[in-house]
Amino acid sequence: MGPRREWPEPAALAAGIGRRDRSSVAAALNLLDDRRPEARRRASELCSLLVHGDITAHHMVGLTGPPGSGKSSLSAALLRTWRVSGRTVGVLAVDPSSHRTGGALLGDRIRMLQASHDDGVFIRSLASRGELGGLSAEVWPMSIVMLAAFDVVLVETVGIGQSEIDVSQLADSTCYVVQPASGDTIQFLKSGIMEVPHVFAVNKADLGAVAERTTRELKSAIPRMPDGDWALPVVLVSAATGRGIQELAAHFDAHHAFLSAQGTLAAQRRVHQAMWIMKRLAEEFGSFGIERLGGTRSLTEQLTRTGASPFALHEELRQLLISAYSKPV
Ligand SMILES: Nc1nc2c(ncn2[C@@H]2O[C@H](COP(=O)(O)OP(=O)(O)O)[C@@H](O)[C@H]2O)c(=O)[nH]1
Ligand SMILES: [Mg+2]
Repeated sequence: MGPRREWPEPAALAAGIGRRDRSSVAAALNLLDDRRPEARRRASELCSLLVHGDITAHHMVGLTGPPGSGKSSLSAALLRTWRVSGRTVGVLAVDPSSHRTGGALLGDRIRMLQASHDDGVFIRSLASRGELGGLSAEVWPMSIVMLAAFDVVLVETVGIGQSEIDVSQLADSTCYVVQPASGDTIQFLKSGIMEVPHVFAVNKADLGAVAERTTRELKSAIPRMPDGDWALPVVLVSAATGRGIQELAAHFDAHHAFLSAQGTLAAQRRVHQAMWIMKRLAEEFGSFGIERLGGTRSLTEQLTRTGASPFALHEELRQLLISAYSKPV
């Protein structure tokens, strides 16, 4: 028999995460990866403790856009800006290419970022589902652990609006990174992607005229918002030269302040949680399971209204389905 496995105590882990203790964050992420029943129980308890803490001052930013538009480069640039202003940063990089070749690029950047051995930065990369960058349900509890620990959490993914659930249902603020002259603008208008992000960043400003033209096109395509609504900014940036990065970070802050002032930040997070719980249930029990629980609409209402922990609710609903399925017909 091997040595007895010591399970981490959820309360101790939560306290460590609150102190931004890196080993607690790492241990929590490992616990979330563990599929054994006891691990699941503890992970659920941990996440319940974390969502009940006041983390509305912390901000989750989603960075999305086509491959090659410069998301990883921009992540590195934003990270530097946030660190200079004294904020701690967690990065969740969802890599569409889980194998070596594609992963190397990201790995290089991460190594570059971690070269400073900066305690205020924590980076975790995970593989996505398929090349559209679909997010697996596991990204949600991971993001909660990161958000409890760090002032800003940046989630980098490919794609938006293509799958049933994407980074815009995870992050408080979503930024779409545009590749200049890619013809994206016309595509946005056709596909309805225009309605998803809160900020557009046209990257590679150092390319000159072509980037400026794309910025102008995009600006003129954005619908005018009624007073009091969030007006979609289009920012011309360059991860390479640093141009516009502070301005971009300021727009993220402004959107966070906008959500807070409207009192919608917490409500939006609850709606997101409901969607992730349904996604987790659908991954485990199929759409039939969701129907059995009353269907998407009634389940959403139930999950957003109640004050209970979303993790406890998830477990409750799981048990309901497990016992329903195990009954002989
Ligand atoms: N000229 C220029 N190239 C950039 C800039 N940002 C990123 N790139 C390049 O664009 C390519 C893709 O960048 P990467 O950050 O990996 O994009 P991602 O796939 O969206 O994460 C790389 O060759 C980068 O060096 C920029 O601001 N200017
Ligand atoms: Mg990347």
